[in-house]
Amino acid sequence: MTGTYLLDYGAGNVRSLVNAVKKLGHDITYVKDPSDILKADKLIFPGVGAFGSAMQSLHAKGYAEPLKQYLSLNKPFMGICVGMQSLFEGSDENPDVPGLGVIPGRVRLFDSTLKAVPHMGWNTARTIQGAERAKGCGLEEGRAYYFVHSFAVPFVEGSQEAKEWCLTTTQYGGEGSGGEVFISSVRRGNIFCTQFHPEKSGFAGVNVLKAFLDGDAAVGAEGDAALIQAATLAPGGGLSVLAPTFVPEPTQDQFTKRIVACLDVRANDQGDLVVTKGDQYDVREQSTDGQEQGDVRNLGKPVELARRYFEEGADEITFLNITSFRNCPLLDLPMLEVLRRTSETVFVPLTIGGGIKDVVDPDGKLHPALEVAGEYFRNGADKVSIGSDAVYAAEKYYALGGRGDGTSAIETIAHAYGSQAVVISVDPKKVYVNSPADAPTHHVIQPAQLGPNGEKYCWYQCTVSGGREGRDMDVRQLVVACQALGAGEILLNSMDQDGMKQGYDLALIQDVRAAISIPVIASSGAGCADHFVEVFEKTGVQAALAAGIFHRREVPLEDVKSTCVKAGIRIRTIDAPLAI
Ligand code: 1PR
Repeated sequence: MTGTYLLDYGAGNVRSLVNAVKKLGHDITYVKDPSDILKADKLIFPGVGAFGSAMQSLHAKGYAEPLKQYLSLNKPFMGICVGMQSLFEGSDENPDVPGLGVIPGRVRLFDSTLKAVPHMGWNTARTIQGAERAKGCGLEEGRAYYFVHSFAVPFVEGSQEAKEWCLTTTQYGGEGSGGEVFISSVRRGNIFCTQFHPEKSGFAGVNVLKAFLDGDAAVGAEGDAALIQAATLAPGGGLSVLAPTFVPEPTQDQFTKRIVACLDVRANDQGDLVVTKGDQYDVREQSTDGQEQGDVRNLGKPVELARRYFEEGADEITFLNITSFRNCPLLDLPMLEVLRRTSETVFVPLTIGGGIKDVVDPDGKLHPALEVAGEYFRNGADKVSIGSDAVYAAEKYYALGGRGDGTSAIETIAHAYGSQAVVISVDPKKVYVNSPADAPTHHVIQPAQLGPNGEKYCWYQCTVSGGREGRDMDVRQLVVACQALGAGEILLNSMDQDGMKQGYDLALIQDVRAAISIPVIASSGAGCADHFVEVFEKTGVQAALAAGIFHRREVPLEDVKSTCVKAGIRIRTIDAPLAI
């Protein structure tokens, strides 16, 4: 059967891509056999996970040779992320594993000395001046697209890959903060690849997919076809014929801060799954008589709210299943269903948290955390967030003298899906002390306000089970251990600030940021748009999350974004919706 095919090797979330393609009115068939590849009229290769495992899967499944043949025929191909990287000669991620060698050049690790790695968030893709290749790609100058990667192909002016293949460049990091310019998309003939994820890049990204799916043939396809053939058939790959030269314009760092909408989800007393929101983690209304337990606050339906936030311009959406401390069987169907349905209409990254741990089914069958996470990825999640289990993993890490044993949820999931897919949700609570000597084993700071009894110091105690139990670990110890175990991002809540609308806990956030190099999402306490400006300016945090003010429509997302822009903070502009 001809048509559009998807080259998937089962390593992560391709559901959103498939949903976007279908939403655009196209059918897509999974490649099941090597012979399917040459049947395709159009082929999409969304690489997920590590470079080495992607290449090994291509070889193990017998896809590598038909893929090279497909490319040499100059048939329409779209590679995404690792799907793009695989066309190069190799990657420092797995130096012993060669790439397909269609494009000269190597994939390198970002320098994390002065900036957070992975490069995770929204950034623009700047078309190289003089390139005719951008026509018909659906790319828009100045629009932000969603990137998530630790490795990239550096843009080296005058290099073969820059001259012959590079379509756009992107800069990560500015002057004085380890700025690096890399190739963010390539195009030659009918081969078009992006380092960013169009299926996660809002309407701007869907437009790129649309252009590929609706397009006929690329500009300059004939001449390029000969070059591609030469490249794919030459031993060792690599093109030897020079394309016209161009003058690149200076690139600028356009990496944006992210605004995240968070949905705490649980069943209410009637058994319906609702979005709720607590004050300092208490999600029940005050009962009228003050005696009985009030109802669980119901602020809306998860799928509908997520869609609203996507359309209003949220850069990311997080679902937290807040009652996961109760044993939930692997097929926690309501949350899987929420994800499946959300990914049909929401094209920005989705995180799911709550219950990412080893679980035991009622029949006694054990499912490791990796399997639980895999289930969520297959159903539309891009990242999983680990709460309680991360605290236990960190305790074990210190008990072993500062190392992991490879079995924790953080390690196993990061190994299989990449560290960018593992977020740690931290639920710290202030413990006030009179002097650092009162908490000798913990990292103590001076909070902005004195404690209830005039205490000048505090430490942040980590909690588990939704804040129900405090552990003998401070937040710094936790985040340092989690980063070492392979986590890619920290979602930093504060039990004291949660729902209070008094602003983020800046001292906590600064302290955590100073301890680690992975990105931090500030959470808890946003009460107005200026609180976002404050947290970005004073802590340099990469993302800020809010829940209550969005659910109750007290502060529109649009106001948050426009206030940040006015303050000179780089923010992704809200997309004009596409009719899809
Ligand atoms: O321990 O891995 O099963 O994960 C449980 C997850 O559920 C954790 O991520 C934990 O933070 C979350 N959780 C558990 N109980 C509650 C609760 O509220 N009773 N929610 C809870 C935490 C905190 C935030 C909130 C911000 C912003 N919610 O994410 O959205 O504080 O709120 P605001 O803007 O209204 O101030 P595991």
